[in-house]
Amino acid sequence: MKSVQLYPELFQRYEGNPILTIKDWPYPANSVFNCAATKHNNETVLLARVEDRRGMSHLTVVRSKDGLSNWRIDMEPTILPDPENHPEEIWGIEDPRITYIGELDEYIIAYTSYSRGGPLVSLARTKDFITFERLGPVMPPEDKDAALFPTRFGGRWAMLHRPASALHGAGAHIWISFSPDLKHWGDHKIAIRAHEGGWWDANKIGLSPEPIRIPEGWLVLYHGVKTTGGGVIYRLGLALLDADNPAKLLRRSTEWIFGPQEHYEREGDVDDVVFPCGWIVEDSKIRLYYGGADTCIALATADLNKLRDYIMKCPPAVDNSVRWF
Ligand code: BMA
Repeated sequence: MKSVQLYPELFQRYEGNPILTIKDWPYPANSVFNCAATKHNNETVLLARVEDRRGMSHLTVVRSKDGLSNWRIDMEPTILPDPENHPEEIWGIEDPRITYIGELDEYIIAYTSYSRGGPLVSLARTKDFITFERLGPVMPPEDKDAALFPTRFGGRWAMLHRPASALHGAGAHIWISFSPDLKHWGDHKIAIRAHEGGWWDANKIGLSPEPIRIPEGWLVLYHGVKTTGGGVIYRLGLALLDADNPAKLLRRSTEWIFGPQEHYEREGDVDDVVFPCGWIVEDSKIRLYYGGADTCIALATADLNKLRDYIMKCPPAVDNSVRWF
């Protein structure tokens, strides 16, 4: 009998998935999902989005020595929305991404503030995941799914983010912006366009975790949102940006490389969602932390060298400066 040809999977789900659910939480809340991830003091640190029963989210730090088990969760919310000093946080703070900036020896957190005008991008800085300094809102609504690059380009910081146009049919694409001081941002350009029509990543895409430097350029994992008769499906694809000019898209996967499959990804508060906000690379092994169905945190692992081979076999990107406004 002829065997069925399956897609080779780049990411393998951890057998202990989901690794964290609300049942593990030390205080009452509805759900825990999309989390940032980094290393601090030789430990894995997750910054998890926790949604309370009002429907508002805050962020809580979780630590583990091996990044797989024995998670220690802060006993209380670590970063609560602060609408008195930051009115843009009135309806909560969501979906953080962490970038360690060697030059500053600190971590910059990009997160979504849910303002009365819609979601927008805010930044905060920390050295220890105990005290945090807010840098305030850096992009007006609607904008989300942001993360910094860890290095400067021609003296300026760079950030990927996802503004959404109010113009019907204009699509929601991944943009890049630059800043001399992390506060004032400009030179906005589309870095990766959403496809159109029937594609898995048609009309709406967004950055997933922070970009990581590989010898070939900047590796980007992004989500594509397919709208179907039954709702939306969040899946993941890879892209490669130029090492020196990260506004330039070099390659992009035509197919999605990871999508909802297991029950904890297919069923939850929002069905059919995989939503990573953090990954950690150690000795070429990747640990990807992702939200499953807006209800839990799960883990998948991959070999960075296999991802590099894969993206270098993807077709070169068409010039994304064409039709960019
Ligand atoms: C996006 C974000 C994510 C969420 C996803 C699916 O717009 O708000 O936080 O996981 O929708 O609901």
